Amino acid sequence: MAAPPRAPAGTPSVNAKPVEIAAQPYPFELELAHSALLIIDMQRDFLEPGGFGEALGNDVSLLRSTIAPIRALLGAWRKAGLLAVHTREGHRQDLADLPPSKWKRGNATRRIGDVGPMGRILIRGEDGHDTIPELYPQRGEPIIDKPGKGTFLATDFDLVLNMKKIRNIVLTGVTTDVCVHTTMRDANDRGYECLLLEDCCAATKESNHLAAIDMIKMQGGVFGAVSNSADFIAALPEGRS
Ligand code: TIU
Repeated sequence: MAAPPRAPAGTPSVNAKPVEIAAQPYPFELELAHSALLIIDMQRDFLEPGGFGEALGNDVSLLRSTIAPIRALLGAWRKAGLLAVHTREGHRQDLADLPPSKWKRGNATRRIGDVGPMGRILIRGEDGHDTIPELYPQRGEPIIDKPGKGTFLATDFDLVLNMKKIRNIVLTGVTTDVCVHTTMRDANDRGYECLLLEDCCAATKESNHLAAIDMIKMQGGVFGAVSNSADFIAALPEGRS
């Protein structure tokens, strides 16, 4: 005789008991039902040739190393029926939410709002502003459009997390030292337990990536903890097969 089902059909495969993830500087207690996977700014403008990142003089190949591990992680996360949230950095068509300080700073060959090969740079609705096809959001996955480096400023991110009773945030995306760090610091101050997956993040300089990782781990985990996609996926209920 077939074993009786352990949960009603459609119940996400989440455990009430936290899952322990091997992490530094402390093992991370992941409460699956209260966790969000956050994928930060995996946009064409940052990751593809001709976008804003390249106009700033960045080597986009460093950032592209994150695509495969995030893709594997997102697949396992979706299979477990858990919440993924995507962010995009960008501005209104009329630039009303673009601080002049942000517009003018740097030695960019093209500035925010200028026309590039993928449309106006970092402008909402343009091709370059959108998420790369490899990690495109599925229906039902919230997309947070943010004008700044952090994900909380001038967005409904905190409201979405509250409505979904999220307490743990798993951070991935680009760049480690800029948008990922700003978001992690802010989330930590707001009381969220944060875990960053180091191979799912990258910076425009490897030394900045490593320094940003180190900063998280200092003082017993001043901003949270750090793990990697292999250890993380292996700890998921669906990843143990
Ligand atoms: N997503 C993100 O980090 N935005 C940036 O502007 N990053 C830089 O490295 N400049």
